[in-house]
Amino acid sequence: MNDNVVAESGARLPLLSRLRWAALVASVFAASCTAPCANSEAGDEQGLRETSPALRTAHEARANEAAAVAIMPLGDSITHGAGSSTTSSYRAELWQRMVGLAGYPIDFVGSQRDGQLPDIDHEGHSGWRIDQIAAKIDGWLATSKPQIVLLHIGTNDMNQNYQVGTAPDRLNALIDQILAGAPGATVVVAQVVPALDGAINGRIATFNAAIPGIVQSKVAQGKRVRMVDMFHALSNADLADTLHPNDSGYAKMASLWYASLERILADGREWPHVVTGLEAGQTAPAWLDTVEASTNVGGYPCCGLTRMESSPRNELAHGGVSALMYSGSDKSASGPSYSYNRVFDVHIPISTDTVLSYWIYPQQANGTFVALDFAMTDGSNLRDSGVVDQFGARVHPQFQGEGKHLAVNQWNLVRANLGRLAGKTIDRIHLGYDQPANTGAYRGYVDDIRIVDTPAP
Ligand SMILES: [Ca+2]
Ligand SMILES: [Ca+2]
Repeated sequence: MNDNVVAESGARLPLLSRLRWAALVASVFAASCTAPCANSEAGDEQGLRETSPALRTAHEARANEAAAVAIMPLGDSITHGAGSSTTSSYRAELWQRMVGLAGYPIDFVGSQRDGQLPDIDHEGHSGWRIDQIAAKIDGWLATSKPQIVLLHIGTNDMNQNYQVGTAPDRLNALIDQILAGAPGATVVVAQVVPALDGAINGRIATFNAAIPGIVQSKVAQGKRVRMVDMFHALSNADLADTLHPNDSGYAKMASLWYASLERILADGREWPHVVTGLEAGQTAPAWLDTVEASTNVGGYPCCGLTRMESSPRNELAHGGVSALMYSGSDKSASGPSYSYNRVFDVHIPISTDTVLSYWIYPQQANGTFVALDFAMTDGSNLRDSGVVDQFGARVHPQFQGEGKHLAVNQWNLVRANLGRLAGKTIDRIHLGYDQPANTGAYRGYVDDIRIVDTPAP
């Protein structure tokens, strides 16, 4: 099939509808009060019972924070959140991933407070350059005692054309200053996001090009420093204005910070990138019934449908009450017939230990010619990658059906190691139907989709 086809139908859901903060906050703060509560300034059990609900919530939040990893988002307005619809920067999405997805307790730290997320602390200062951060960082580190620092700085130096030639050296010194001020901490330093202005972007590219050498020299000295490349991950479409990402850009930044935190914190535990059973509070589709590319496939013969559908239904589920329903109708027995629909908007770096799994319930033989597919940032896809499932069948809708291991009217597990795609980045998750031979209706469900990095054996 031809990849050069744009989405032709369907609706894009707003980002915030996918981030269900209320449920998240409830789950985070639902932990029962344990020993640290009884020993704190709130006093004994009697005193705790008499504490107002609001105070008790704050009290329990502090108890949770005590066990959390202290992470300082450090930088300028891009850390503060300019260009973000909620002034949350990447911090909201990163919190959702760390706490809601990985189940990892974190405590954002810093002297600033902005955004719409359960923990709004940060150290992002609008308009600040490297030298201005360096002038204040010692005090902030002493107060906040971060265990991990996420450093995104240098954009204003480039924007102001301020001592550009010495910027890499000044960044180098700032990293050492942070390591000295927060002994034991890990610094994750970003190659900063691009700018829409060509001259500024050129200076940013030169600055960024010096960062890998800085980081490698520190690693060689045994220092805890890592790097993430925000420059190549964001495109012009991810920018809200000359210098600042929009919500899409901030979501990509969160994905990259999240992947870097895996290398620091995972320590052999499974690290999820997407885990969703289409239930309330879980990752929801970004697109409903949205065809990316299709030929000779129409709507399921019902209700005036004209295209392949792909959206959650509370009809049948492998887990919970909801699953992703798919349906359509194959119109050609001789030529190609397929429909690939957009479902999830993601930014997932694939590692050697990344595994995809999902459950599928085809309701007829035609319904077995269905598989999840990925659109990668480099333009390639999963279906043509040669990746196979646990039975050796390619993870391609046609080969899934021809493999004949998907049973009709049953839930079937499909599991595939993605290691051969290591280094690629998943941009979108699609659901595809593809069957050159045969015609007729197809329908079924997909549930419990997981893309996780598994612990090394
Ligand atoms: Ca905090
Ligand atoms: Ca489900």
